[in-house]
Amino acid sequence: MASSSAFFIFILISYYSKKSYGEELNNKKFPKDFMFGAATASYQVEGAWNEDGKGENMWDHITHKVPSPIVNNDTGDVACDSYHKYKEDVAMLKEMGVDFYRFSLSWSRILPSGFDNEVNQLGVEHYRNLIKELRANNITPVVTIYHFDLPQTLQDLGGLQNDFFIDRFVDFARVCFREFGEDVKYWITFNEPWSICNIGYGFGWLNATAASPGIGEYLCSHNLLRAHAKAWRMYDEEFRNDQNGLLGITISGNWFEPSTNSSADIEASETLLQFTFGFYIHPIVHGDYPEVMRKNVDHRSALQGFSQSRLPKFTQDEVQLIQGTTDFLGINMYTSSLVTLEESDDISNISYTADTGVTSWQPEEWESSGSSWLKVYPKGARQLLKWLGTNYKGIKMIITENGYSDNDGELEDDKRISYYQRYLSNIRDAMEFDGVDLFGYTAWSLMDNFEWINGYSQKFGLYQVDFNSPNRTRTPKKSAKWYSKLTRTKCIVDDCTE
Ligand code: PNW
Repeated sequence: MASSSAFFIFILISYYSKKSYGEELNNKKFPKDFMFGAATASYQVEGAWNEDGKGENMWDHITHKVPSPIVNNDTGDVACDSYHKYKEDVAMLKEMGVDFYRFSLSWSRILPSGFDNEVNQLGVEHYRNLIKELRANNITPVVTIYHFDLPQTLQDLGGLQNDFFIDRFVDFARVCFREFGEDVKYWITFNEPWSICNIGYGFGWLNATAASPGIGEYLCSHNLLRAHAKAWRMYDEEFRNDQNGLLGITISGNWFEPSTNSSADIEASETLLQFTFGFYIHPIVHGDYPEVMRKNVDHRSALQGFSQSRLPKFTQDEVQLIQGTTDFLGINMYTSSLVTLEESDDISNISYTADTGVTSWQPEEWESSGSSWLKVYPKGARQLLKWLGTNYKGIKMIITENGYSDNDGELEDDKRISYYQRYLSNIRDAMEFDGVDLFGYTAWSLMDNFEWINGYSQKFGLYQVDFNSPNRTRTPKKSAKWYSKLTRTKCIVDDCTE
């Protein structure tokens, strides 16, 4: 009797451990050398916004506006206070057993004027200390050079819409390689070009600049791509021999699922993927924008009476400059949308969305999170990786962000664990069945933090942060304990086969 009920319980546990929300989970271990990490970004966690010589950046500027455009008038003035508590952060990473920590450098902390006329030694020292602490704990630093926090001085000059930005970025990157390159072997030039350019300059709300739909996205991206390429070439010429690091870029977007099996909807999916991911990775691999972007934007620009396409053209020299400038591809992925074709003859609408000729939406019935844009659709992870792997063969890929938000930061965060399990299961499937060459995965985020215009109302952390306490007390959530098991066993269910 006793043994048969024990057997029953065993069956029950193994049944549930292989499923989450009714979805079968992949029970193969991740490869031995597969790296697991956690991520943050400077403005979202550091605080110390005006300490030790740091200059003002655009998020300091936006969050101090009256009235404030940020939920609850929140600011990153203190945030998680990681500038002072970085050793605690590293202890948390160590506790979870991660292989690497992805963080970003605050440009205006290192170059207070935005330009390289003055290097702030205290700022440099802060990152040196963080990197030293990581290495002492055997955690590899993965460093993002630009994660949304442009010095306000540069924003005042037009930010990424002004092509002076290109060489200013290269100057900043050179300082970063020189100061930290001996200890940093994984670099990411830009986090999420699509968000920087589309949300930032197309919609105009992330940066609080004037919106310039149908123009700003393309200007910004054109400059960003040339800045990325120039920084990569500079690293190649000035640092690679001595430092031997890898330099990549992190792109982002939804998986766009055809809403029906019709060839029109399949075309809609392909078009929007090109306009989102191809926009950046196509030039970096092939030297130029995807054909469908060239065709659509040229066509609509001409109909609208522009003598030049709103999508700028690379010169022959620039094609040479850009082609082949990445050592790996970072991918941030959270969610998916359904798509259908909706080409419009209405030429009065000058916008990126009208240029795509595609409409996208997320069905009400998809599982929600604490962020309106983030619906849980695990299958999309596999589809997206497969699409990227097929279109850009031979590029090593790493997931640089994936995660789930809620609004209260609760410690018993079973929904977050389930999200991670189901997404990772699809990621494992993509590696096993679709030949996707993935070498790492990064959870967003190490801890609850300043979620841009949503302030502290949306929480992605594996660790909870008490923003009401001056200590910014950190407490591991259930998901942090789950993640520690994952980093140690490389297995997303209770028990794995090899
Ligand atoms: C990423 N959207 O940004 C960023 O890299 C992180 O800084 C951020 O905290 C994380 O995702 C979670 O939101 C996003 O508009 C920016 O859909 C914009 C969107 C999504 C993610």
